[in-house]
Amino acid sequence: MRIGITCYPTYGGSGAVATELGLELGRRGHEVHVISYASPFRLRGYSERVFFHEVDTGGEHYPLFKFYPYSLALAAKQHEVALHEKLDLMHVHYAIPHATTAYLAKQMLAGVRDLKVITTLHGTDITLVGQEHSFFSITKFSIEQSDAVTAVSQFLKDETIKAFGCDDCQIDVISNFFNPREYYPAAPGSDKRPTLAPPGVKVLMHVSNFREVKRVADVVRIFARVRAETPCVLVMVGDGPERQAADEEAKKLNVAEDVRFLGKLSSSADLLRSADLFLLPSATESFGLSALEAMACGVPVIASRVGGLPEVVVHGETGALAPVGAVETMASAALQILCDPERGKAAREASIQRASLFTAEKIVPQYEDLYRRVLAR
Ligand code: GMT
Repeated sequence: MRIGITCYPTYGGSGAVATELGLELGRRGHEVHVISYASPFRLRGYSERVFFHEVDTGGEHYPLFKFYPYSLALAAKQHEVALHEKLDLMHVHYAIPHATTAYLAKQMLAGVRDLKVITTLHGTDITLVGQEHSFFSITKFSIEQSDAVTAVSQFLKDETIKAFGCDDCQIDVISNFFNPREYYPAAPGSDKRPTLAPPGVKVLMHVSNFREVKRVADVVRIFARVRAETPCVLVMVGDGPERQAADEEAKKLNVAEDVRFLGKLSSSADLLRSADLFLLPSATESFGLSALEAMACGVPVIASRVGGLPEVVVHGETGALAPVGAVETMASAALQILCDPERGKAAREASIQRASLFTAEKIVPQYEDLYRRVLAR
C-alpha cells in the first residue's frame, strides 16, 4: 500500500507511535510518506520506503497574517503528496488539526481518487484540547468524517463516545506497541548503569515531555521519599514546561544532587535498560507509551490509576497503580519492589511478559487489516 502519515514531530507519544508505525510499515514492504512541519524525532537516518515531506511553517513571509495558517499549508501538502505519490490512504495521528486537514485534502482530491482518511486518537486531542469550546465542533466533525477511527486504548474509545456522543462512530481500539529490536531487557553487564549510579545505588527513571499533565513534581516527591529509605538516583529524560518546577522541587526537598536531568533524547532504550523502576504519576494518560517501553526493557512501573494505564500496567504484578497525587502510596510501592529482591525479580519478569502482548509484530498487522478493510469499501 501507499500510505501517508501525518503526526506531530515533537517529543511525545503520538509522534513516536506514528513514526514507529511508519518505519514498521516500510519494513513490511509498504511505501510510507510522512508529512509534518519537521522530521519526527524518532525518524532517524535513512529507512527504506519511508520518505519525509516538510510542510512550510511560513516564517516572516506574509505580513498580512497575524497567525500563519499552518493547517491550510498542511492540507495543501497532504493533497500534493497524495496526488503525486498516488497515496491510497492518509493515516493521521492526533485529531487536531490533522484529521481536519486530511478531510480537506480528501475533498480536494475527489474526482481523481478517493483518498481514505484514518484518524488515530491519542489522548489530549480527546480528553483536553478537543473538548475546548473552540475546537469541539470541528473535532467531532473531523472524527465523524474520517473513513476509520482508532483509539489507542479502550479508555480513550469510551471517552471519545462520552465526550462527542457519536454513538454510531465505529472506533477500533488498536493499542500502542514497541519495537523489540530497540526495547529489550539488558543482558548482564551490557548496560549503561555504571554511568548513572555506583553499585548498590538504585536508578529510578521518568521519561516525558514534562507537560503539566505528567506531574513531574510528584516524580521528584516520590523519589525523595524513596531516597530517604534506600540509596538511589533519579534520571529525568525529556524536557518541557514543567522542568523548572521539578528542579525547584528537588532543591526544596534537598535531593537535587541525586536528580539528573538529561534533556530530550531520540531514544531512551539504553537508559531504560539501566533502570530499576519507572515512575509515571500522570494526571491523565490515555495509554502511557513510555510505561510500555520501560516494561519491555524489564523495568517495573509505578503509575497513577488513570485513563488507559490500567490496560498496560498490572497492579501488584508489573508494578503498582495508585490514585493521582498519592505520593506516599507510590513511594511505598516503589520501596517494596526496590528493596525486596524476590518481589523486584517477579515484577521485572511480569513486566517483560506483559509487554510482550504489545510488540510491533502483534499490533501493526491490526493497522494493515484496518487499511485493507477501508480500501475495500
Ligand atoms: O495526547 C497527548 O497528550 C499527546 C500525546 C503525545 O504526543 O505525547 O500523548 C498521548 O499519546 C500517547 C501515544 O498514544 C499515549 O501513550 C499517551 O498516554 C497520551 N498522553 C495523554 O493521554 C496525556
